[in-house]
Amino acid sequence: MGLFDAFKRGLENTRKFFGNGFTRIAAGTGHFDDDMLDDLEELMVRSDCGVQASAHIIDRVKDNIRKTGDDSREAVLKSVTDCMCEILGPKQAIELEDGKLNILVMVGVNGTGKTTTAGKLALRYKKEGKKVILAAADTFRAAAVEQLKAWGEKTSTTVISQGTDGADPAAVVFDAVNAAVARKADLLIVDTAGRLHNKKNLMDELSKIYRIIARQAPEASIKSLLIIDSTTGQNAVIQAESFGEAVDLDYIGITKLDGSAKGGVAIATAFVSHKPIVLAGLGEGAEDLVDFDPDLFVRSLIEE
Ligand SMILES: Nc1nc2c(ncn2[C@@H]2O[C@H](COP(=O)(O)OP(=O)(O)OP(=O)(O)O)[C@@H](O)[C@H]2O)c(=O)[nH]1
Ligand SMILES: [Mg+2]
Repeated sequence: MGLFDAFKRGLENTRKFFGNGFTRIAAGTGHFDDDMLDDLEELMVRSDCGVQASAHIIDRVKDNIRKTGDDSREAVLKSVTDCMCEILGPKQAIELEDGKLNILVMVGVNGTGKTTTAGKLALRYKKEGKKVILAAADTFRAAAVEQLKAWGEKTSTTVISQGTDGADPAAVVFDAVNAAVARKADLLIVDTAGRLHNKKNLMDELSKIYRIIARQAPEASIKSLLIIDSTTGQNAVIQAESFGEAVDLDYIGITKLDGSAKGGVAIATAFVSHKPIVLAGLGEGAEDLVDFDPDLFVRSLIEE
């Protein structure tokens, strides 16, 4: 299955909602007046594109209509498509530097898909012939280490862990970084906890993890990947903002696009965070991870 089909299948619910809404609004005359543009803006907000991004897109549509005098359905659709692509930015992927240790720290609130995405990434890079190590630095949730170990088995990847009961995540990271350096690994993926006693604990723990990494592997290329869950709608946007304040984010991965009717949240998140969305989770299986492609995403979102 091609990427476009994968996106299309994954975004089916969002597309039905948005595409049918668009068709309904444009049904009368095929031309857009102000009331119809208001309806279109509301539709985008209800598709979870976010209030700010939706207003921005409609402003652009109105500008274009003023400039060209073309208020046809096709012209409006093109303005919307172009503007969404612009918000998402050019296609970007996670970049690993050859010949040195790359460290990818998975961050995000509980249940978004950090551990699953870590496992999927391990498989991807192993298939590319990279030496990958997983670090089980979520020592808070009882089953977290076992869950990562299961991914380790499924993908034949070494998992560095110290068990859950009272283990210090920073100590796990210390061991994992040393192992990765000693074994000349290409990639160390650090799975972290999504929930601690409170948000401050979580952010403090992340800071500690970053300090250890920087100290133990000063030469490594260190990147942070925030995982957000598309089904949580605008909460995902809030998470992108709060993690963006606490951590130097490099990338965003958006999960559970399969079946979500809130795929528009990718637009809202990109609009407020200005960070590239690089990954899309399209299912629970090891292979259900693709590079996020803004152009294909927008096309599969609104193509009828
Ligand atoms: N449908 C679907 N399910 C997913 C996807 N990614 C993850 N999941 C599921 O979401 C649930 C939570 O995923 P985890 O990987 O455990 O999430 P986490 O961020 O590690 O959660 P914590 O460890 O509690 O912080 C699991 O049941 C996964 O199988 C996806 O892209 N699509
Ligand atoms: Mg986890």
